[in-house]
Amino acid sequence: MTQTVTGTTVRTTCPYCGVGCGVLANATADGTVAITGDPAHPANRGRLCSKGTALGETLDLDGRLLHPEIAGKRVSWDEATRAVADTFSRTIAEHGPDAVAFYVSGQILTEDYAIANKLMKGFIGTANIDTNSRLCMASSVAGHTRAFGTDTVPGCYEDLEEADLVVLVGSNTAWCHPVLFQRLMAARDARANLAIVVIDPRRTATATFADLHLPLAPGSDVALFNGLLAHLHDAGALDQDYIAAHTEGFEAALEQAHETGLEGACALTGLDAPALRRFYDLFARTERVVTVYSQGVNQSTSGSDKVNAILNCHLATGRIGRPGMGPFSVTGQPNAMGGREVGGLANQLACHMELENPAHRAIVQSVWRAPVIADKPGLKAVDMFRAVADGRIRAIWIMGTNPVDSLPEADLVRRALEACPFVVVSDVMHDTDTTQVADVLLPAAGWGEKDGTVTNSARQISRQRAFLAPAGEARPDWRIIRDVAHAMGFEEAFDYAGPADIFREHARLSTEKNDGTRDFDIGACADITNDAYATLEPFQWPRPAGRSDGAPTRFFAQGGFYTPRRRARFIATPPKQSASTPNDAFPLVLNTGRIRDHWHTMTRTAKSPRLSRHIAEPFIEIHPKDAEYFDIRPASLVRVANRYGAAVVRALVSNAARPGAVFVPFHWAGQWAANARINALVTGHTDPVSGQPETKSAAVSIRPFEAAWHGFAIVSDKPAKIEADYWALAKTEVGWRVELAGTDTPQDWQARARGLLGLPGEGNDHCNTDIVSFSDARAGRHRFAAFAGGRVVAALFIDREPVAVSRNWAIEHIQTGGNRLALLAGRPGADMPDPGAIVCSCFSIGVNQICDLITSGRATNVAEVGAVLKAGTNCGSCRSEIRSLIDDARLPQAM
Ligand SMILES: Nc1nc2c(c(=O)[nH]1)N[C@H]1C(S)=C(S)[C@@H](COP(=O)(O)OP(=O)(O)OC[C@H]3O[C@@H](n4cnc5c(=O)[nH]c(N)nc54)[C@H](O)[C@@H]3O)O[C@H]1N2
Ligand SMILES: Nc1nc2c(c(=O)[nH]1)N[C@H]1C(S)=C(S)[C@@H](COP(=O)(O)OP(=O)(O)OC[C@H]3O[C@@H](n4cnc5c(=O)[nH]c(N)nc54)[C@H](O)[C@@H]3O)O[C@H]1N2
Ligand code: SF4
Ligand SMILES: [Mo]
Repeated sequence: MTQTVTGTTVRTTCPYCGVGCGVLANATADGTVAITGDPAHPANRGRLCSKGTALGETLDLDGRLLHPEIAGKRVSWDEATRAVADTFSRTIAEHGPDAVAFYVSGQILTEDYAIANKLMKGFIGTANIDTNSRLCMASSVAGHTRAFGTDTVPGCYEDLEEADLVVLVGSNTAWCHPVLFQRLMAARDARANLAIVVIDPRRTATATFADLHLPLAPGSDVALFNGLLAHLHDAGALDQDYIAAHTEGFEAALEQAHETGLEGACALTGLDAPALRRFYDLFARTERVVTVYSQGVNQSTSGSDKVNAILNCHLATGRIGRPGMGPFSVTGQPNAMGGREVGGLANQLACHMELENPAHRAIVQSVWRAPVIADKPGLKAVDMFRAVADGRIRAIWIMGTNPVDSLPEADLVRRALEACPFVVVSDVMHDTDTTQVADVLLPAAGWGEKDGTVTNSARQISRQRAFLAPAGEARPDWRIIRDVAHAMGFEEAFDYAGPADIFREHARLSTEKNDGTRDFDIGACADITNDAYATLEPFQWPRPAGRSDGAPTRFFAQGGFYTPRRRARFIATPPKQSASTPNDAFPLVLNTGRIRDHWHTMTRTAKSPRLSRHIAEPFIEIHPKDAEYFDIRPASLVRVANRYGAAVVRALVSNAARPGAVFVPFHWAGQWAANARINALVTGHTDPVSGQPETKSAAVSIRPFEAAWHGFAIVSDKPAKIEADYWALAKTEVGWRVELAGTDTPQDWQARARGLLGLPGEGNDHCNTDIVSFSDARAGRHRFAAFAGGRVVAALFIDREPVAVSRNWAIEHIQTGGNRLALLAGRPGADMPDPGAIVCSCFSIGVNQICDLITSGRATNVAEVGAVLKAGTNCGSCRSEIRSLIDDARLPQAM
């Protein structure tokens, strides 16, 4: 068992995004962990973003799942393992292998992933294993495979720095791949001719840095890139030699592109011809172009076509696999790429081999020592949960993902799991929306407690290393899977003593009968010793036997694709409409995605007060024109709905939104807000090629949420249950902050306040809290401050309108134990200016401080703001927001 390694620095990898930054973790004797960027890691060279920097705040045991449980009762590992193995075996015996499924994650390590895939495809004998990567990368995988014959990311991070034009399509890189974005910004600072174009319906933080932002109509990327291909042809910018030597299918793709043309592109994207032409000309005349794309491309019913429309333009210009050029699908999760390498999707085999290829199946079966091998694709995520709903799947094991929040049709998913005879969930946390519907809970060791490898967007394989003892009885995922395999009778083929054994087998499989026929080859690691695995340096694949140099590799500059004729395939991509287009009843397009400082369903980032400060509440970004039309006031509450579900979130009225489209982050799970699980409204329409759901586009309606009262509270102890129609909870340095609203009209506000704050009732003998209050019933304004032992333990502000109390000031007031009356006044005195909403999480610098500095003229750019306030000088994640504040301040002067 791993002991906490105190005092020494352990080199590991960040567990969040696909940039895959190297992290130095130093567990100190007092139980805290110091986190810094690893200067030697090729992905980040010492940099970290706000989430990476705050990793130390997410390692406490609060809320962790510490013991196995069956039906809510603690059991031993033996009992739990046996229950899982027996129920799976029995279900298979009675209903066949297709009646069971695994739903896994790009957040488990390659070794975990490899043997989950092996157990299902080689031993249970069905391909019913799919992963949350279906919601994330499946369209890129499908697009790559159609064009290249295999799922290859051709380039490397250096390409972004060496390019003269970087096109960011459906990627909010500044918030979602922050360190890569910082590398890009540093390159542009060094080289003024590096142009950046952002293609996104919203003016994101990323777009504020762009030389050109194209706010296209949601879902219209195919038309935009068809128009580009036609233009490249007309402008004579094609590489005819490359097309002739290394590709096929060009004519059909070009014909389709001309059919769309500039006119079609304008009509479908809603962009005007001069804007499109500017982009087309720039692309045509710039040799070194990198096109980065992410979920605005993948999460669409035309996701695969969007990918191929982009790849077509790079293939047609021969701009692929050479320094500073190429298409670049950036991956989201820390091990999205590792999952693709082990073949974790229901339509893949392992090591980039094909499920439908008998020769590949034979290779995998022999290296795995497997009795059977799945020979047809299993169910893809959305279909898998539909099969759970209609009883075709009777036992499912979910690992490292939270589908009750993150899958589309989320309420249907919840009901399906509630009705499923046997649901196993391996997670690090006890209470998630998914653990709540599990029959068996298996405690997984978390980041810092487990060992293995991950692969980042640039094909770099890095070690994650343990520096903490596992929490409670938690075990690493690979071991949990291995033990279940043993209990199902597969001891011999799962005789792994540790992750190094699994990694060796994975490397051996990658090189078995390969001889350059497959891109993924890490044969150099096939005989890696345990010691060499322990000290393995980050490296980029391919690394066939005998290769050990570290220079970045690229694919396809000289062709050599993995199709039968070794030629790339152009794909003709006719533009299609989204599956759910707005209509009279549901007139707006719901776009969803991420914010800077939270990670997915918040199971880890919500532990960090620093990260919870940036945006503390679920919100809907809405254009001022739409807000006016639908009678939505800034900062009021909005009910978003369609026929699948409804949510209540805060209005963020902003010009950054595209008229007709709204944006809601999908982070706020049931633990953090009353009713903000936005995936309840997201439809299950999928891309016909990739099976990836269209999580960026659902038709919805909005209206004001009619609250009788609004509230804001700060409490020192986490409230067990909050009885209000609307609430959103966030951790602070001193306790918790809660946004509230209700439709009830309490007669006794004192009693209601005690209920809301979780305080014992008045007259209760044990009650040693006293409440100071102020009420103006006519104005609907009530204020309460609760004291215990002379300390403020809670404060509640109630108003008819959204409460206009300075949040940060109130939190600080509790922290410093300031005077009672000032607290009830709800706003700082003149001697204590309000910093406003926090922009820089590293140094807690608020929007008001930055704006004051800008309007006073003492700072005119991001660097000067940094020099005075330090904001933006550590992790740099907030630099785009500082830049926006500067731009906004400049705007009125310019007009
Ligand atoms: N802070 C933070 N970072 C993360 C994550 C996180 O949860 N939080 N998650 C990680 C993961 S798993 C992933 S997959 C990545 C995702 O990283 P991104 O893909 O950058 O993030 P998203 O916010 O999902 O979506 C990106 C953008 O697509 C735009 N978009 C929507 N529809 C369209 C369209 O039709 N066309 C175009 N061109 N754009 C469109 C949205 O407006 C949005 O700004 O982030 C990773 N990094
Ligand atoms: N509407 C909408 N929906 C989306 C998206 C979107 O943009 N819009 N994006 C999609 C994308 S790209 C993604 S990647 C998914 C992400 O969606 P999820 O994968 O559901 O999100 P997470 O919150 O990261 O869930 C990971 C779970 O694993 C647990 N965990 C953490 N570490 C470990 C570990 O080591 N072992 C185990 N066993 N468990 C662990 C965490 O506590 C958490 O419960 O969401 C998808 N859903
Ligand atoms: S960019 Fe941030 S979240 Fe992504 S790997 Fe690096 S530190 Fe982690
Ligand atoms: Mo993702």
